[in-house]
Amino acid sequence: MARNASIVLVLNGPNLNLLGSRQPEIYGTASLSDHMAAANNAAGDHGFEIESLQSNSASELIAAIHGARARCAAIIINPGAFTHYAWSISDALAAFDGPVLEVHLSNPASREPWRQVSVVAPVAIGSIAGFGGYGYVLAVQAIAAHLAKS
Ligand code: CA2
Repeated sequence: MARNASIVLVLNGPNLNLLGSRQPEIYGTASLSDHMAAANNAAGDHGFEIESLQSNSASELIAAIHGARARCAAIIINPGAFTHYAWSISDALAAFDGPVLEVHLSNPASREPWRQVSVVAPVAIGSIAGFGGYGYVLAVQAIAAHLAKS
């Protein structure tokens, strides 16, 4: 299948569907759909279209990553807790033929030691963490700049 230069896939992992309902002191009060709407607006400014998926299942996320191969321009992913141990997601991202950008609402580097390891960071062009939902907008802008120069 031919790559569609205008589609950016935004993936969100486990429990991120609960955003806005609990732990607002860490993750804020906005919902995931609020964040995806903001990312979508930012993407429109750069001529991109967002395709988004949240899943609590690693196999669904991996299927979406496989489905993006040769089709999407880039992947933005907040893998949730999968960030810290899911080598299967890391391997799937490594097989994607475009740029991958990691996003976190919180700053895992300043949290518990087990959150300070990312198995996704080594296959990403970069990571944005600690800016709440604005991180998705920053990620879209960063991907747009990256694709424009490559
Ligand atoms: O900061 C992030 O974006 C995280 O990826 C969020 C994950 C966490 O495991 C990572 O270490 C960092 C957790 C998402 C859980 O989100 C919830 C939101 C509201 C209520 C409960 C969980």
